[in-house]
Amino acid sequence: MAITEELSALRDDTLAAIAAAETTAALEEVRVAVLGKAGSLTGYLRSMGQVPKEERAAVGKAVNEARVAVEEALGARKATLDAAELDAAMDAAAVDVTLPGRVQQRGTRHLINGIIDEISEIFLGLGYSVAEGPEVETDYYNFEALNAPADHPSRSMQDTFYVLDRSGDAARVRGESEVLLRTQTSGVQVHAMEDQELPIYVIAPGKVYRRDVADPSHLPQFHQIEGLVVDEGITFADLKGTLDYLCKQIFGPERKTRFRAHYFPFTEPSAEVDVSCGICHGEGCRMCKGTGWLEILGCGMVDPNVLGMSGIDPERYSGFAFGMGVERIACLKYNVPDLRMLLEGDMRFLRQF
Ligand code: 2U9
Repeated sequence: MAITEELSALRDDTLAAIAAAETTAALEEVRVAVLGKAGSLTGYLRSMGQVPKEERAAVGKAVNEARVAVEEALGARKATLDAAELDAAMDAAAVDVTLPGRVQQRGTRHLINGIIDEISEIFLGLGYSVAEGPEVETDYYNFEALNAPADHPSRSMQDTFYVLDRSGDAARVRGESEVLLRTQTSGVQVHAMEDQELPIYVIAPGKVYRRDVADPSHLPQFHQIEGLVVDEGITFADLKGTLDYLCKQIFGPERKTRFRAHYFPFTEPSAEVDVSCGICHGEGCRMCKGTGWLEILGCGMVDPNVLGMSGIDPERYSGFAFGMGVERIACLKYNVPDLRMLLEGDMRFLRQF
């Protein structure tokens, strides 16, 4: 076969292969096979030197025509395939704007924050203010200013999270008071006694930390609301009236309270407060372990020493203080059997409140 005939057959076969290529990858294979370094048409271009002189012009022309025809067909087919592949990619990635949206699950205010807000509202209504303070405190504000002696068991490493410095020693402020995670919010009221004008009517809600293992009635981190009143002429009757009112506001007007003598280092006298059981109304049941009463908070008249340490004259002023665990109040109010349920984040549980 004459070279020109070979070339026209090669051109026709190549044009057919180009037309048959269904993807840009298949088209590229055709291009490499014909026009690549070792391609068939490239082979003809390279071997022009061996063509007899008298045929060279005709063969050269035929090779060139074949190359131009193949390149044009490749370009046209590539444009078609590129457009088709872009269309397919856009179809695959398309967002159907007519589909209905997915409804996002919205969270709710947590029961604990709900109780804190509810109790804060009760005290705001009585003219108290709400104070906050640091969760990382010094030993002075957490214990010492509250009359907790140095050997008080709550100050031991077993019960309190102490903050250590880089060498593993207890971190100290100005080389003195040790740094810890507050075990009670009482430091907030000590700051209030130091900084505010008298009289003081304040509540301090917030997180507290204790080295406890979580069980149905203990959590290593929980919330407290403490309160402090310092004014002239404050008596135990003011304390009883305030806390009885608080319990009736939280649990309902039919509930009764009782005050049992107790001991706290920062108050004297001190008491624990029980509210009558809402399930059996004092008859005795499983909820109240047969007693008819549920313990809900601690309280007492502020020890004159505590007033004195914060620069308040205990001869002129007296006061009362109280403290309650918010998780415990929440569980008593809604008959939740285990404090840990409040932390599990189970929306089926939390949405009920
Ligand atoms: C100052 C003076 C006195 C705060 C008080 C209690 C009684 C109390 C407990 C309740 C359950 C802690 O969360 S709990 O374990 N608290 O019983 N707290 S009186 O007394 C103060 C606070 C600040 C300056």
